[in-house]
Amino acid sequence: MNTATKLSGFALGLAAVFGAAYGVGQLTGPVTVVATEHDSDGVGHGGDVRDEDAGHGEGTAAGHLPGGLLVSDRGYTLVTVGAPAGEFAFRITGPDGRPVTGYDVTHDERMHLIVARRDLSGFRHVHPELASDGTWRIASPLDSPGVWRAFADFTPTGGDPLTLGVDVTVPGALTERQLPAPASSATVDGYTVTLSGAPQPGRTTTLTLTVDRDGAPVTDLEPYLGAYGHLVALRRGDLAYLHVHPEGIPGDGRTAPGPQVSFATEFPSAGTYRLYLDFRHRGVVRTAEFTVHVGDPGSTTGPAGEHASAEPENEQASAEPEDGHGTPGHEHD
Ligand SMILES: [Cu+2]
Repeated sequence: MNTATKLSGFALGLAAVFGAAYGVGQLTGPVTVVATEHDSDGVGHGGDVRDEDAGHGEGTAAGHLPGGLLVSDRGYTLVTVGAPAGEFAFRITGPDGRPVTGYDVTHDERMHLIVARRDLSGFRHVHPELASDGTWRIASPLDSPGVWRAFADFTPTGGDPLTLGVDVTVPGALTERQLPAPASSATVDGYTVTLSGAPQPGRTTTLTLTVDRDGAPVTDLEPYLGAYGHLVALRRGDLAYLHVHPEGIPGDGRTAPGPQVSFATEFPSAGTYRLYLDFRHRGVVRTAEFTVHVGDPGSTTGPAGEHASAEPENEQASAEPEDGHGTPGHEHD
């Protein structure tokens, strides 16, 4: 158990390390992956997390938590709104109880809506439209039955960056997805993305993702939301939300457009995380996904085993672990 861990890598905007050198030289080899879960509550240590960034002026009652765990924080509340079939709508109410209509642009958008099913499948990162009454609307990214977590990642004008989360149930016959085994590479649409770095809980680690296409390094990644990649991590068990931006920004004279994109990342606890890398190439945003086990330094490395567990969310059998994530339908506009 890791007490007093830092969270500085987790809040939107905190991980854009503008002064850092491009971190290719700091690679530490393949990401550590672990054979099996060692206890059924290996990710349940969030209560011990401390946010040393509270000193930045964001110190509140909830300031010690990773993002996305709360539906209401610092006076702001995420409220889903009834919407026609096929649409997803919500509002953010402010400290005065009224819908917020003023938002700062962060990474090219005023609102980043991230959704994933509670079994960590179905990840989407989309940008809804704001109506004048403070309602955000978008064609629903909740595309299969199940319990979803929706994260609203935004900065209210005059306020601090905030990520609120809410559960949304999509009715229908549920097909549980088994969490794919830890692996250091992922494929999507002919692209292979390799993850390196050895994340340890409570410690900043440079994670580097290398993008290849048909076996050749991709050296012409396109900026997407002001960066060559966006990395979201969700903690298994509670879907704590980590949104990390890469080291270096396009056009700064030292950040190459691939094949490598590096992220200064800090995981709040030991546990299993699902990582989602959004990258843009030839006009299409794709998502590469990884399962990563953080911590347990005495553990062996290897593919995850399948075994009984007290966590039914991700341990039930599934005929098909992958469900087409990162298809071109993942649009960002
Ligand atoms: Cu976004």
